[in-house]
Amino acid sequence: TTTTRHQAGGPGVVQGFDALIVGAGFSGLYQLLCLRDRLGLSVRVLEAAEGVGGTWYWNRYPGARCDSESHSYCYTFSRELLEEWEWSERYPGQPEILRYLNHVADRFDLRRDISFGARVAAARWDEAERRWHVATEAGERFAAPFLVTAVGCLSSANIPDIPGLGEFAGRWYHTGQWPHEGVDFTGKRVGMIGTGSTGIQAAPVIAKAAAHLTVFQRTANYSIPARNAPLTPEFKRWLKENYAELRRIMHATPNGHPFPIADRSVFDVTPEEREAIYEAAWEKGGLQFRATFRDLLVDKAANDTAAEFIRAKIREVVKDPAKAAVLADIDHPFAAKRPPIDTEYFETFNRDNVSLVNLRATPIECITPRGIRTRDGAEHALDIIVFATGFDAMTGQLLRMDIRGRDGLSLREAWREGPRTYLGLQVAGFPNLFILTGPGSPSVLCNMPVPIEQHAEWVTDCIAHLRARGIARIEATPEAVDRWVEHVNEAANATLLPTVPHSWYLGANVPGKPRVFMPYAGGMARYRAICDEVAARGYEGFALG
Ligand code: N01
Repeated sequence: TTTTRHQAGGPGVVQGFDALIVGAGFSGLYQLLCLRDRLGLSVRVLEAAEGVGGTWYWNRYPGARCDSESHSYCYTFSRELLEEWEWSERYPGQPEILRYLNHVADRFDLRRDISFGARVAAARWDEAERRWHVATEAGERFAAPFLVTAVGCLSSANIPDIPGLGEFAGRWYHTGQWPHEGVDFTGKRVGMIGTGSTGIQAAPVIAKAAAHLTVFQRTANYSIPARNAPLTPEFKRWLKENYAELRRIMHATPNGHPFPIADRSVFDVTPEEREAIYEAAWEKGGLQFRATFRDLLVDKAANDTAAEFIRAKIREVVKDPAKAAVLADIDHPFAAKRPPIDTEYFETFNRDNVSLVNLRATPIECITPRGIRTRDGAEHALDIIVFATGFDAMTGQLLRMDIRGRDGLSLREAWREGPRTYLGLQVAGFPNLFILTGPGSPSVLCNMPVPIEQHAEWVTDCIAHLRARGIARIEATPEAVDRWVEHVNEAANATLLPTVPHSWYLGANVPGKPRVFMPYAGGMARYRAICDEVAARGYEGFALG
């Protein structure tokens, strides 16, 4: 990939634009295209990496692949783009998604407005000038009336503070900051901490390459087989003919996936019919398993039937009963944490070179120069430690920038007790700051490109509305934020999602982080309708001017 290095403005020189965007991943690229090509604004994107791609630039760990199906994990705004790009597999791998985003950047000539290697350190609203001043870590300075953060939801690595890491004599890596040249596991003893979506994708691939893999599991997890495969010519043809209908489904369903959720309850069918439905979904593979019944995420008794089906599958696949018991000892409802999908994850534990450590029984005590010591006194000798330990999700990447709104109010202070937004898009006290896929938006509960396109288009329409009327400023009112936070809580509490004590949706994976259920669980279709209604009412809940 080629990158255009930004020409430094020189010390003290403030470079002025109509809008600034932080991040050149899926959301930042589309926001740039909308503001520049549809509104004709002068826009600069500030991107920390040396290339486009965001999460797909950084997450190069073995097995990195999207859990959304490729034909839905893409932009839909351009018919030509849809027609000219062909995915090769049912689920796109990281290199293919990165190629796609590079293609988009080239196709729409986006690179010329992106500064690479420009990590934003601080942003400050100047009330007199009515614009944001933004500084990068390298000291470059920019200003614009509108600031859009497009920094993703899972981009601030969570590396647990385990004593002794500094003394470890081997190498260690976090999956979200994977070396571009890859890691050679040949002949190595590898320890992997974490069994979320990432660990479950990585373990089978690492196990094939390494001398030995030890998986350190704290919370046992469900996983559904992905059943990845190359896309057939027939499917590709079918896709081209049915794209409009697929897009309609993606826009109508709560999660933005290209399949509807069945309109039946677990208890509408007999136990035998239910088993057959689960079996068929297991064979088909993927996140569609969650869509087999409408009440899986709202009724614990309904959920138990799916949970028990999957536990039985784990016990069937994993030959060693002791390992199977640890892997199937899952303490939360199915899909109440983000459900992973896998390629031979449970099968991996049948390999001779894979062992499993149950951290619930024997927690990690420390890292030694030679490996990981658990509380039972065992020292697991390792050459490499892989942290598949997730992210300081949804807020981490925003709060590591020093963002200050009116009267010097910092975002960190405003969110001391947890994030508070209106529609996930704006924060009271921070005029003209738009957050894409922010806390309070459906984002991470969806197939991400769907909310991303919606957010970027909504922000674009909003800025067009303001400029057409000569309005310099828009800011969420505190009352609108209070109402939205209450609505986000109500939506979450109507589901089983907040019942999991160790979920990153709640910030529970990061010590000291306030426990607030962050994403909006009311569904993407409902969210879109609310945002449209807000705009139609002249941006109700926002103070304009
Ligand atoms: O992170 P996670 P992830 N000691 O937070 C464990 C998206 N994603 O990177 O559950 C020991 O889910 C932790 O244990 P526990 C997707 O939205 C998408 O896997 O806290 N263990 C857990 O097992 C996903 O949900 C795709 O008890 C520790 C694991 O580490 C999100 O990214 C692919 C620990 C972290 O799981 C994050 O997934 C991959 C400690 N100190 C990811 N700290 C695609 O669709 C944490 N853990 C491509």
